[in-house]
Amino acid sequence: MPSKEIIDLRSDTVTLPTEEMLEAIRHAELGDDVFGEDPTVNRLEEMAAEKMGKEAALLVTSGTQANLVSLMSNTKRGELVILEAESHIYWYEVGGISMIAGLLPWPLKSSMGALDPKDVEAAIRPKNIHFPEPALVCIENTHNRHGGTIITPEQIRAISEVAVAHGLKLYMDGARIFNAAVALNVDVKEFTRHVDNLMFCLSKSLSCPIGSLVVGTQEFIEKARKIRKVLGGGMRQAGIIAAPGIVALEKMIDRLKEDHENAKRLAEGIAKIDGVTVDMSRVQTNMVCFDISCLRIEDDLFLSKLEKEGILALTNSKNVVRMVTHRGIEKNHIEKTIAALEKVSSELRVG
Ligand code: TLP
Repeated sequence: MPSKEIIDLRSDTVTLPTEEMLEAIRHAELGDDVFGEDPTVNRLEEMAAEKMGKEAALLVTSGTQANLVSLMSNTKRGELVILEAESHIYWYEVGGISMIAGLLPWPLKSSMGALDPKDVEAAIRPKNIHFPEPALVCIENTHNRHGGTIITPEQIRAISEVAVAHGLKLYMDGARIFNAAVALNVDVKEFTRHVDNLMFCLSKSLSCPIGSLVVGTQEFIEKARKIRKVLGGGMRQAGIIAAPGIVALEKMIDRLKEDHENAKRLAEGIAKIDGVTVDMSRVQTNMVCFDISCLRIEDDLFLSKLEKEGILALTNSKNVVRMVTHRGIEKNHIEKTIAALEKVSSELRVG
């Protein structure tokens, strides 16, 4: 019997490298990157800096390491960091911001993931013996827990005005920044222009197996390189990681629009199903989050029933299911997923 096809919508991190990436790994020119001698890493870092309109870049192992290295390179221990309350740094990075970087996170709520400049202004308190020194504002783009929402260049500019006025740095967790750029059909530099530094991931929708890049000024990247070393992230023949990254930057960005179209189609299908609700205004890139609270069942039961139909998904929070489209998910998978969701939801409604 042929094995059943699994449609894995848990994350775009599950994407496998393309044949071209595997070939690029096989043929990569290598050297010791701690000595700065890996030509493939050097080329990727130059390409990343150029694409983002910044001076320099640094290859790191993961998005989490990129955020931690960036937090530590932008601040001193004991300082205060303003960030969005649902941000990845605050929710999913094991508290590294405090445990390792020694910083005080100051979370601000927002409705769609974009910090309100007025809230940022209010969070920057005057100099006072009781208060930690504010050092950094962090934004996340696209915003994961808000459903892949885009923080627009105009919103970034408004936040940056407040940061600049108070002498704070502005950092962007741009794990999926190319999704934002493709969705708005603008150059990615529109999103990076007003931030001091940022990171983006190769290992998510760009299909690479490993890697993220920290991008900023020469001075910032020199500091980041040393901090990466402290964290054990100095790598040797890292060209095997950089080689697929070069393929990704050259070939994998434009196709993100397919993922966005698939996410839209999926959300439209889900919106017609009784018992589940989807906020279409949040379906802006490659994520679809929907609420199953009307079904009055445990999330695990819903996910396990879907799994029996060959569909993998995750919950973002109680009763909120997240599905992420990516390379390898085609239109027919979207139709199958909608059909499976209809079936599971109707079984649970009657059951
Ligand atoms: N996000 C993962 C999970 O950790 C939730 C996912 O499946 O979406 N910033 C953002 C905005 C992210 O979404 C992620 C990963 C990271 C940072 C961390 O990247 P990695 O997983 O490479 O450490």
